[in-house]
Amino acid sequence: MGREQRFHFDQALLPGGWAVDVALLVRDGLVAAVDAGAAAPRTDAERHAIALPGLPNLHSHAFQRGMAGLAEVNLGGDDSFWSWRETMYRFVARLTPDHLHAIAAMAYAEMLETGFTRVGEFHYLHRDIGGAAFDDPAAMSLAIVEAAAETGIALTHLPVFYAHSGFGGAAAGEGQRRFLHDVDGYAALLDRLRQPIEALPDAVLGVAPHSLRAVTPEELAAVAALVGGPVHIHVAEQVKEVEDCLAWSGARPVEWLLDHAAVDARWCLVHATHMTDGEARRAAASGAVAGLCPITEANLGDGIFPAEVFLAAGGAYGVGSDSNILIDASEELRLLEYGQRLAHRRRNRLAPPGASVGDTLYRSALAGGARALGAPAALAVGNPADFVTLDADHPSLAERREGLLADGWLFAAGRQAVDGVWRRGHRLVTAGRHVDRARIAARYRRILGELLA
Ligand code: NGQ
Ligand code: ZN
Repeated sequence: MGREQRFHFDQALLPGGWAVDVALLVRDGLVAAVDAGAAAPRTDAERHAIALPGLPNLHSHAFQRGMAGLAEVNLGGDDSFWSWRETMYRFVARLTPDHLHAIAAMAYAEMLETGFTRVGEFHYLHRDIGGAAFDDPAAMSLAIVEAAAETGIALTHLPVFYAHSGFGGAAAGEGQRRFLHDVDGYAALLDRLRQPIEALPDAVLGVAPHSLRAVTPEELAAVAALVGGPVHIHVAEQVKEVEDCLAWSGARPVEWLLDHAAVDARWCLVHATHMTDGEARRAAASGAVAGLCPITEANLGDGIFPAEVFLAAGGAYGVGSDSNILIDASEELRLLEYGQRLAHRRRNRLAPPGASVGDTLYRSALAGGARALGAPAALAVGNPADFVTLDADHPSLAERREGLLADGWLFAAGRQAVDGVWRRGHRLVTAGRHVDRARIAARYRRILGELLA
């Protein structure tokens, strides 16, 4: 007989919608039964007022947590995504596997604290400081795997294939020397990672051709064929990228991708900011998930996603914390909606008539995030017991029921509403703090002292 746990929630978000008096039975970390309308809570059940499935964070570069707030000084020129990227390349130049482990653990603890229970780690830092292969070519990926194991967050690991500095196979630059592979070396990395990923509970392995700038068409096809799982790619984030793609191919990036790759529900199109209406409709119809990262897209000056056309065509989306400049599940969803309000000078954009925006955002990002990360995100039998409880005493949640609970969390309370977070039935966050935060934060500060000295 395995480990059994019982929970009772006054209100919980189940696959069919909000339910009251929900009894949850967890066996060995997996949901064994979930019953709505249960009678009085059993005396052996742990009781919480409000529970939701944990949110997938579909796009993270964990190491960038270490430079959060260090690229916000006006350099006097025309600061842009591209000048930020130079700052990021300088930061990356000194990172060791130990540094990466410490920074990623900090980021993952913070993700859990705000309600993310799975991270899609789009990981491209593979080679050592000088650009040579590590003795173990998976050393940096294993630092990510260890950080996930240590913090308890579920991992979809997306090792990145990166080979070029621009469209048409341009040679990689000096700042990119730590990212590079050929297809054979990349396939060997995936092989090396299968066992460690297998050993990490609920972990998934996918592939990530970095962007159309960093791979040739032949490499893109070869890389996408290496796994049956998720395929993630950055696309159409910056206007310059659209212009360069047009100059190279005569087509825009999303258009080119849909014309030349077998884009389907395995794919996550990260950002997809700059799309024509036609591209947005085709992208939606492909079944690919749009990987939206509103905080980072605002921070880097990317632009605003064409949500209206994409959603009208049935498009799926999820959210990611990307650069980790600020890690907060509620704020990603809030900013996603607020970007649309600011652009269109209207309110309540991302929900159909009659529906709560917060609830629609949360449920959409659960479904899209689950698809993009190749793992379920719902309180349903057979799934890992990964859930978030909200603090029912928070003023912004007073007297809220059903869909309005998500509105209270996402639009009013923010991260302060998160009370507990569980993964496989283990409580990882209490009163909004990761159980191991003090130790992880102390190590993080020491590592930053070394790195920024
Ligand atoms: C990245 N980040 O890979 O970290 C990128 C910047 C690039 C975002 N696109 C580098 N947000 O795209 O070339
Ligand atoms: Zn990214």
